[in-house]
Amino acid sequence: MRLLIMGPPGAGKGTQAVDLASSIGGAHISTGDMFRENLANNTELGQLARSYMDKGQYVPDEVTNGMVRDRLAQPDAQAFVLDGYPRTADQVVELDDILASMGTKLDGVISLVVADREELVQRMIKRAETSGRADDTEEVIRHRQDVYDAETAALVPLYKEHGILHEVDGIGSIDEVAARIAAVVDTLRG
Ligand code: B4P
Repeated sequence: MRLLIMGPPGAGKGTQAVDLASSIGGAHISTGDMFRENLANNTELGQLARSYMDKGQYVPDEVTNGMVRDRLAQPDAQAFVLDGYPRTADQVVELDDILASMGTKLDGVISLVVADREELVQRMIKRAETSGRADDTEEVIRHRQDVYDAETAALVPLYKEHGILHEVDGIGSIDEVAARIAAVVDTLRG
């Protein structure tokens, strides 16, 4: 199974994607995690990504697209949950192209819906207490919400047009949200 998990920062993408990937026996591919790993290893890619991430901006498409293309070519990516990608219109086109070149397509897109921006901001402020992430300051968190609204929110309905969008209420405990996602995955399994 090949799935996307989408939603605004703080909706619970990364939180839910880990268990979702193991439930489908696929790879958890998080572009945010990949950038942070490169940062930790002080790679050229990590240095470049840091200058954008620290300000809450998106890393340029050509960098992100190349990284995802390479990752999806790995043998363990036959089944996957993509978390945090695509985030721009260009990334949507690129992902379609990557999957077409592999002779495959997405089975489903899970959109975590949390309409209350303050709920999202408060979740991330709470995470900031322990995350050590430079982009988890209140100012950057609020900017990331603006960037999501401007660049990513409008992409979600595109998947509705393809009939593969599944909206999941992201309000409630982590376990409650996980149970709703599991119910969607059951319907996809048929
Ligand atoms: P990400 O790492 O993807 O950051 P995120 O949006 O904060 O999502 P994350 O998965 O970490 O958080 P979650 O909602 O699960 O990206 C970071 C940066 O990398 C971006 O700003 C950008 O610069 C760059 N980047 C990444 N992908 C890119 C791309 N495709 N193109 C360009 N740039 C890209 O969790 C947040 C918090 O909420 C956690 O503390 C969690 O415990 C809590 N939480 C989750 N579910 C909850 C619930 N139900 N109730 C209460 N709290 C909950």
